[in-house]
Amino acid sequence: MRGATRFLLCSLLLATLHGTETAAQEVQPDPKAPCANWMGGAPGYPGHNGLPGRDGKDGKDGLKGEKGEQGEQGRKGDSGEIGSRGIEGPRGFPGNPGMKGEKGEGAYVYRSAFSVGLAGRAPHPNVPIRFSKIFYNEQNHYDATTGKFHCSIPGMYYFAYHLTVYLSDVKVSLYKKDKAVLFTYDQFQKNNVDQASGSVLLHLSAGEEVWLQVYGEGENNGVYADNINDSTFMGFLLYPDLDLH
Ligand SMILES: [Ca+2]
Repeated sequence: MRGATRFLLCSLLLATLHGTETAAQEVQPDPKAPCANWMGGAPGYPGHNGLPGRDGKDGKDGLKGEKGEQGEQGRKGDSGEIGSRGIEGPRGFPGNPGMKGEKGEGAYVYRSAFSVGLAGRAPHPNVPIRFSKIFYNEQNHYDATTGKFHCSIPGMYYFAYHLTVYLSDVKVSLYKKDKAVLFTYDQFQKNNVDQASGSVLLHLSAGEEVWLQVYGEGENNGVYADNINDSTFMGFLLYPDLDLH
């Protein structure tokens, strides 16, 4: 009874499969199904390995990896080109004053000055007036024994005199090298005291002498001095000749 039923079911199934070829191709009978033992023989041997399949499509990009470690420092590069000139900077602060320089050589050599006065009255005419009251004569270029200034440094000199006139007129000349170059004449007023003065610039060569001298006769010797009236004579080197250097 059970075998008959199984036969019927299998026959029906086979009829259905042969009736529709399309269906038979699409639906393979399971070898392990209950009908296999009925229709098929012993299981075959496994087939040979098939050919390798084609490569699959490329996969999608993976996630971004973690940041790598910092590389070693590279070698120092070549020097760059010289840049253009910059803008001028602001003015600096003033520097400190320098040290005092050393004393120059020969400064004393170019000094020549004197200032003298008359010690008493009545100088003799026609001879150099001897001023023996010394205010200044450091270089001794003025000789109090002769009343003459002796030039030791060639150059330009300034001379001046201021004389007190008393009891008589005064005619006085400034001499340079035995020649009167400056004249002063003062007429004395009775019951009065006058002054006679003069000044001049002279160029002197070494060895030339300058002095004051009353000219004329004996009556013109009113050059005077006492304890309240001086008669003075002075001179100094204004500047030496350049060829001295
Ligand atoms: Ca006068």
